Amino acid sequence: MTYITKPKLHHPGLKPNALGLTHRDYEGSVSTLCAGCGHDSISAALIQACYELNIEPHRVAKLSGIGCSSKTPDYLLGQSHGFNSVHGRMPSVLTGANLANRELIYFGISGDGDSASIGLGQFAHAVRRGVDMVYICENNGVYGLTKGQFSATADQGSKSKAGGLNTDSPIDLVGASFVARSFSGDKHQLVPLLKAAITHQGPAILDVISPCVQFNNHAGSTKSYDFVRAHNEAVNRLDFLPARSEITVEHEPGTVAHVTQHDGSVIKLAKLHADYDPHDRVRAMAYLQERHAAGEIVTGLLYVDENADDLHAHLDTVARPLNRLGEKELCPGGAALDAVNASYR
Ligand SMILES: Cc1ncc(C[n+]2csc(CCOP(=O)(O)OP(=O)(O)O)c2C)c(N)n1
Ligand code: SF4
Ligand SMILES: [Mg+2]
Repeated sequence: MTYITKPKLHHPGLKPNALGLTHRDYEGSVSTLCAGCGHDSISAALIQACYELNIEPHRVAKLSGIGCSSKTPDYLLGQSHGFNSVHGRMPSVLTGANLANRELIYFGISGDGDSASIGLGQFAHAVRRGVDMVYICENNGVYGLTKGQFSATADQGSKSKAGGLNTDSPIDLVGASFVARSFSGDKHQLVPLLKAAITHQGPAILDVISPCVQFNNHAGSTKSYDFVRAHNEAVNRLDFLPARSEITVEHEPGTVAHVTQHDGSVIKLAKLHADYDPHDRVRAMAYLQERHAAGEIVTGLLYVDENADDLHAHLDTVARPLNRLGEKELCPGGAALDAVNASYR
């Protein structure tokens, strides 16, 4: 992984939050992703949400798997804890960390390949167990890092940059006690959703549509990319990645925005009505299917169970983090062990 430390510049005009920290204190290293990648907009939204919620950076742990999306924890919260795990295996590492120290705020940052392809089993079990975390899937429908193969969220009938046709049905990542979908370029919607997810107890899943500027551009503009690469190949193995600008969108609740991506394809984002009731899981699933059939991607808070509990409640764990327990509590002696064993007879 590449690290480019941000130069420490003094910005006297930056407004401090209630902790006396500025936006700058929530940033990370310089991003090495392609210019215009939707993932960078999600990092910016997370930085803003943590700044506005006055979160102490040392109280956050960011965990990820492998992928362009899984690199993004490096680009935010440089003073927080971080763990870059194996492809698709972040949920079990996060579950273990959460069980050891329940006092941290956990961000599981992943991609659609990391979550819905190789990591689907891990993801489903972390949700099923009720791990208290904010799980963000930076969803671009492709394996960006490995050059654009279809992921399990790619739409049936869509074409890859290499020309292949996806004949498989997509997986929809919903099912937790807080489920929301947004678009990386709609920070007016994304930042409040992130703040709500951070304050939610139990698993909060945010599926964020995040355009990949390199591997969903198989039409038109691809040609110059391919041309340069074809001629580059003979001399060295460098890739030419044309810089693109970030795609942003602003639209009112209850409306559908037609968003043109870098390849010229259009996605339809349907923002939920202000009077949509997010408490009915069955209705939410039906609504998603209905809009999907109409070719729309529904964004907003899709479902929430405000009374959800988490894995610690299920397991009746000790209230204090394990690293704060002393020897006496961790090794309570033979009589306590006898009592535990007796309870299983
Ligand atoms: C066990 C394992 N299998 C496969 C890979 C190769 N690999 C690395 S990233 C990746 C896909 C990443 O896709 P996604 O999670 O959608 O992230 P994106 O790059 O699109 O943000 C794959 C298949 C790997 N690193 N480890
Ligand atoms: S390849 Fe796609 S997902 Fe990866 S950094 Fe570039 S634009 Fe982002
Ligand atoms: Mg992806």
